[in-house]
Amino acid sequence: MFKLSPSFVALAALVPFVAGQAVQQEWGQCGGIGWTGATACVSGTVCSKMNDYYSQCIPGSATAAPPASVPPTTAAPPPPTSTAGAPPSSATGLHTIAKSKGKLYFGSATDNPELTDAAYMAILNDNTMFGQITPGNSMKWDATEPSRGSFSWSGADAIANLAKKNGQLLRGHNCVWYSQLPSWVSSGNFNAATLTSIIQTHCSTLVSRYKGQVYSWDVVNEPFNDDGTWRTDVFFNTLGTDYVSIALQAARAADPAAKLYINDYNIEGPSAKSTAMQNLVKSLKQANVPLDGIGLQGHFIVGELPQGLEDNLRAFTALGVEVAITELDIRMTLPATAALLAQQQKDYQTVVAACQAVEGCVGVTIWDFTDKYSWVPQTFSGQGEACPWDQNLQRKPAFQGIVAGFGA
Ligand code: 9MR
Repeated sequence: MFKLSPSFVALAALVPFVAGQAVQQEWGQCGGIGWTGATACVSGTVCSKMNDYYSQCIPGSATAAPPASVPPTTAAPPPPTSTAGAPPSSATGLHTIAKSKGKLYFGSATDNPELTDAAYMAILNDNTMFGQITPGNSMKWDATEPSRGSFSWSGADAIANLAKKNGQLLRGHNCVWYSQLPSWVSSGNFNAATLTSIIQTHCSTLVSRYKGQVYSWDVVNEPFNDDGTWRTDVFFNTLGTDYVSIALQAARAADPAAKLYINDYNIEGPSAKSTAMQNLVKSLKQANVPLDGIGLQGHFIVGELPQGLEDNLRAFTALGVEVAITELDIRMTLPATAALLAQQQKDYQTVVAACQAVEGCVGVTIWDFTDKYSWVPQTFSGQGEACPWDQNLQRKPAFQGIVAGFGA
């Protein structure tokens, strides 16, 4: 499999030239919004559009023009297959629907343990269903820098390469978080200067590795307590609130094109925590710290959605940031009943509709698409069934809720 190297960008220098024109290697990027590299492909491959942001050199050749001796067909052309206004069929993927409604993506979290499940992969690899993926665990600090200065990339690369192969956008998750943090960081008793440099090294090494590929990074994850006070983790205790700008600045320098996000839960509706996040956005903007987006995770309970989702999304976008629903799932107390599944369908619809209604809400990511790999049952005893696909990879009513939420 094509492996990203830290000096991925340097690969550009190795792109061959044919007749004075740069050509891209097999599987390399050859187009898309913001792409400034080669747009021609090496012989035996053809530049194929995956989405507006990504075209890729895939094996094959351009469809040959018919030989001149073949008379033009006289058969009437098929009727135009305009789908304008037509309801989506059950074959229409959620990402395709999201795009048709002006959003950038519909996506899913995934991770390495799932990648050997062929039936699962058949759904995940469908880029009409998922136009974006997020690694659930493999880009976190414990996975990428388990000991100081020693980086390990196999898990993260597997997800990045999958996104590339499938033509899916990638969300990076995450640079700085109190959890899944190796003890060399959390218990290192570093002074402010040393911890600053540790954050800078970690964020810039991580973000650089996937430079040019990541649509958005959750640079800082979950900085607040539910009452809106700062979480007193090693970063805050050592650096105060400065750790946020230290991380954002390091990420910006490492990949100027990636959108930089702060991501949290219980900020989806109006709340003390949501207000704290809005105040943080204001102060970072005022101080010219790079910040492009706020991720609202969306770990909800059936029948207990916060009120005022749409207005709250607008309250963020009014501050000059985009927003995204980054980790949507809606759990229930088991066993699932028809009534609970129906309510879950409504709840998925409500959340997606709130994003759909707000121009600056760029997309929705579900926190894995199937109950088979959901984090919920291990964390909340007696709860589960939070995803739109069930344990057996069959769609639940929630799927239709998502379709309806996009107004399709
Ligand atoms: O999905 C992740 C799960 O596999 C891990 O065990 C868990 C450990 O903290 O993290 C889960 O993902 C979390 C995400 O990184 C941040 N927001 C909350 C998610 C669910 O816990």
